[in-house]
Amino acid sequence: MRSRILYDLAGEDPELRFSSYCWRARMALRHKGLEFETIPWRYSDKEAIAFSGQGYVPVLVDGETVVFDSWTIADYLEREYPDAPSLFGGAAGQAVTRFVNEFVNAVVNPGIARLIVSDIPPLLHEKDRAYFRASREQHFGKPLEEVTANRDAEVIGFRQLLDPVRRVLANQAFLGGTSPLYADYILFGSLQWARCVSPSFELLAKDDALLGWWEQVSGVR
Ligand SMILES: N[C@@H](CCC(=O)N[C@@H](CS)C(=O)NCC(=O)O)C(=O)O
Repeated sequence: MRSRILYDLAGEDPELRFSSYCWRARMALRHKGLEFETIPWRYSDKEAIAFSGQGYVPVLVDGETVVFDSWTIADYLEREYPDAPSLFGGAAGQAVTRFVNEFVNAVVNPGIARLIVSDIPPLLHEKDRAYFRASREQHFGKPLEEVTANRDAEVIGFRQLLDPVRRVLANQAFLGGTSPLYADYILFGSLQWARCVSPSFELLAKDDALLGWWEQVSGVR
């Protein structure tokens, strides 16, 4: 049987897997019904994935094939395992899913980061903390605690960003239609990230219809 390994971002607790992009790859593998092992990876373990020619996870090693970048991994799995359930529902579905991918990357993930980024350093392995703080503070141009200081007010605007998704899910069970597809896993990965990192922060209001959708997607295979 082909060995399949996913390098997956972890916190100090190796069981804490919080990367939204790694969640996409994990859910795509599950959807395809493929067995895989994960290797907990930390930001400072660049050497461990140097064989992939870059320094970001997820990295999938499928037998002899090395694939990195969550979208490229989904595309690879769809082509390599055409007889397993489709992630996109065909070429047109894949094309439309690209929009979901870019929307979540450009709008949803930065929106979440501004609300939860200060919760991340204490969860990281000690060897990762200084790197994470320095690189993210450079990105935001201020201390991480200042970035999230007003989050209880700012989360309201974030929730509104997801209104188009709520409207779609008022008419169909999943973004993929009657069952979850990769488009669902993209958004799911982002909500998983927040849930893993900031379990007590209410990213979504308690009565948000998206919570029911989240629960159903999390039950995939
Ligand atoms: N475009 C990539 C982004 C992957 C990415 O940003 N991964 C983060 C973890 S969430 C990472 O490996 N960061 C390493 C670093 O910041 O040094 C994808 O979709 O997979």
